[in-house]
Amino acid sequence: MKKTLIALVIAFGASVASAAPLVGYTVQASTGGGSLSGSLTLLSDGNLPTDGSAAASASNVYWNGTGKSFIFDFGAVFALTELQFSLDSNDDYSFVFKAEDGTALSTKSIARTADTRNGGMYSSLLQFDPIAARSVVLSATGGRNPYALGEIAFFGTLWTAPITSGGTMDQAPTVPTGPTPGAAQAVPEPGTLALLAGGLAIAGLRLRKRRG
Ligand SMILES: [Ca+2]
Repeated sequence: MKKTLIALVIAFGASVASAAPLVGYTVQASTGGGSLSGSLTLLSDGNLPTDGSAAASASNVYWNGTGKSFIFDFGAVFALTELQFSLDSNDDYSFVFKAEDGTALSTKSIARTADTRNGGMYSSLLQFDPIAARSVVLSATGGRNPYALGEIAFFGTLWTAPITSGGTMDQAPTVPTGPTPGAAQAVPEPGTLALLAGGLAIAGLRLRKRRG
């Protein structure tokens, strides 16, 4: 029981320390460009195919031709910092990060690897400066049939737009009451008063001496 609790605390701590993988986003595949082998839920089921395993296996979504594209819609803008993927190693793929209005912000190209097995799945992790994206469009851009996706995971946090000038305030700022700082400064400090009194006393003594 205790061990379970400790493990839970450690697991929770670890997930807080780094950006969490995005969950609950929708994936949509283009209707053109060949039919898919299986459900798109395979892309986010947490199962990372073994490196070198066959592209055309039940753990993957695979298809023929480069005309296919996949849209990952996060439902809101996220500051993405990492991308984990499992792809067929004898193909080229591109990830296009898009803004809320569909503008392309950045493209990450994954070139085919010099894989002597002539294909087979491989996975890797890309890390980059935050990209505030609403969606990502993935497509195969070159290689040979079949094209395959094993697992695609995005890491990031919900994007909060920085406050910019030009907005209106909800209410007028309150004016602080009480003595103003300027008035308080006008009162001489005790040290100043002592010096002043000392000066006056010396002046008075000198006057007395002159008269005397
Ligand atoms: Ca291939």
